[in-house]
Amino acid sequence: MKMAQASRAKGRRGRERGVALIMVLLSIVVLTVFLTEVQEQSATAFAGAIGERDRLRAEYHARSAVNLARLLIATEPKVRKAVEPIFRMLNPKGKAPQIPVWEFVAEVLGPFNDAAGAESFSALTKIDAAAGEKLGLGGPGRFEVVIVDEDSKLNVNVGARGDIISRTRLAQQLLGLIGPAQYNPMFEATDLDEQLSDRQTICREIIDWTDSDTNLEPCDPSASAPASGAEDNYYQTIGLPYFRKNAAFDSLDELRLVRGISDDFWATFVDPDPRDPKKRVMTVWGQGKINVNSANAQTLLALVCGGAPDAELCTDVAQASAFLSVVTLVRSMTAGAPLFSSAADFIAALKGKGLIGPHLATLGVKPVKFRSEAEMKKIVTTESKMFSIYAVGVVPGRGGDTRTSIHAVADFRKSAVLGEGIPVEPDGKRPSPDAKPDEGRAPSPEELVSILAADPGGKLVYWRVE
Ligand SMILES: [Ca+2]
Repeated sequence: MKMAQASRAKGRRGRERGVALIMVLLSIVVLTVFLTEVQEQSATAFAGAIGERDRLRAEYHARSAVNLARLLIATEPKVRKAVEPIFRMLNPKGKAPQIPVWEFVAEVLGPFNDAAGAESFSALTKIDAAAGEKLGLGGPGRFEVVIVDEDSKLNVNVGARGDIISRTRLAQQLLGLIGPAQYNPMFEATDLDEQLSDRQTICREIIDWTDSDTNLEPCDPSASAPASGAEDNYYQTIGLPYFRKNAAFDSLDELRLVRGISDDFWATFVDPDPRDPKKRVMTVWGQGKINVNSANAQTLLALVCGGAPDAELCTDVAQASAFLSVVTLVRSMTAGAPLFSSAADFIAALKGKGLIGPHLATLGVKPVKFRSEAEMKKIVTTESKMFSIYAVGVVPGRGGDTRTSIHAVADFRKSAVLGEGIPVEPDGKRPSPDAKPDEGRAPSPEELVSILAADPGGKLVYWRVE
């Protein structure tokens, strides 16, 4: 009896043990699914947070680069003062021109960047960057920075100023750029909209797009033709959903909306290599004068041909290509050192005189006779004041680099000299050195604006983060 009872109890315990096992197994399955889910979620959130952190780091690396680049440009007057004696030895009458410190931005800012940057700085200056304290970005990452001198380019916004002199100057430069005979085929066929846009039409359309009036621009370099009627409704006629803007371009990309600006035109005359902004020919930010020390060969030829359309340089393809190769060669030999100390110096050189003129003549470039030298002096400069800073912050990660790019444009026209703290008057003039500031008086809104504009690091007029 006892034995039977014992074996029944044993059987029940065995069944109960079996149920427990199943429940344990089930719990493990549920837990595994739950854990996998939790792990997946937290891994995604973690990766997202890392990505966010790296993007923020990269943006601040790029911001640092922009601020350092502005500081570098602001140091130029001091650099110029330091090299003045050397220029006096070469040319006792001339003044030292603006020194393109911005061309060396990657090397000069090296110690503030990563180890490779510090090395390239040491190689250039023979100064050991490791001796400095708290230099570098601290942590993983680096920046890449390029400064582009916007005054070395042809400013298509000059037409927006509205006066006839500005419009005529822009017409001259545009026709100087697109005029040479080797470009004829580009203006002889119809475009994608089945329209024929010749040189005159494109020049006219660029100016009419920005000028506030609705008069048809004659696009006449000699400024003798009268206005010839009203602007047409071209954009509506061919079914485009926009009108002529009648205001300045906000960005260079906006130029693509204008009649006749095809991909071909863009790649030849606007931005031949989008990866290298130094090769860009046009701008919407320049002060309106072209810096002949920093302009590329194509822009210089446009400038010369705008002022002397009958010069052999502009009518003969062989002469034009000789000029382009001479300028490119000289630029590469001088490593960006300024060739001309003033606008007059540049004009003299093209006439075959001065220090550089005879060299141009030996290299086969014939002397140029400008229509008006006084007018040329007004559109040529050797001082750049508008600069684009292209900065990229890079943070390495397991899945590849995180990159954030910033394009900033800084205007240095009203900037105070670094370290001198000279406030600038609202009209941009510098006050006399012995003028005493009014103490105990709050600045007026105009004064406040001029104080802000006087930032030695320039005034930011464009900012784009990508
Ligand atoms: Ca207009």
